Amino acid sequence: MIELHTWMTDNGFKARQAVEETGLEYVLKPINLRHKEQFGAEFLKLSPVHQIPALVDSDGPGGATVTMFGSGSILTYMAKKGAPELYPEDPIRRIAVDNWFYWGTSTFTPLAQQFGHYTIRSPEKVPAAQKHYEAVLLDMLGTINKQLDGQDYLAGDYSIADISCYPDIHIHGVDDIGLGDFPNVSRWHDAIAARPAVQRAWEKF
Ligand SMILES: N[C@@H](CCC(=O)N[C@@H](CS)C(=O)NCC(=O)O)C(=O)O
Repeated sequence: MIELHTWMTDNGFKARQAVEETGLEYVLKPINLRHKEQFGAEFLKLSPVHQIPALVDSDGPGGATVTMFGSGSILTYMAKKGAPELYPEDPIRRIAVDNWFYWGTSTFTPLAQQFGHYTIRSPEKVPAAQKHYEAVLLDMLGTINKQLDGQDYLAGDYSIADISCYPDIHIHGVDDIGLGDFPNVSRWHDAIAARPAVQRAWEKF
């Protein structure tokens, strides 16, 4: 049995999208960040960094129970387990996916989160930070727009690279900044939003 411990945030949606794409059965375990449930003793055993998402699979490699935390580990694990087309085994194609997957996980999301913090959520307004992170987000959207010129997805076919970027584009690109200046990103976003797995993954809980 797979348990996904998560909340309705960008990284949480990435993990849920990946699990939904496999079609495997799973149990959703909400960890309410507003109530600081990520600091609960049981959850910290799964995610010592007190962050969602975390995943437990009681039918891991060799039948072992495995636990993991972070969208990166979960996306690669779930793709290998149940949706290999999302993380191609061919070494050349995998490098192309890795480039954008790691960028999405380690650069795009953390910087987009700073934009979200300073421009949307922080009650204290820091104009220099707002200006900086808005410029950074616009620059990254421009980069993604260029990458999607003449191709449907970031790295060949739909993959975990796209999943690692989609939630922040949905949240900050569509809702906060607007994708009018980024037509390729807009087309890419709408194609992903239409996937049944993505629609299930974004259902509120
Ligand atoms: N590198 C991790 C980051 C996970 C992360 O930032 N989780 C946030 C929500 S999006 C969280 O749980 N924050 C609560 C905390 O830090 O206490 C990933 O890719 O999933």
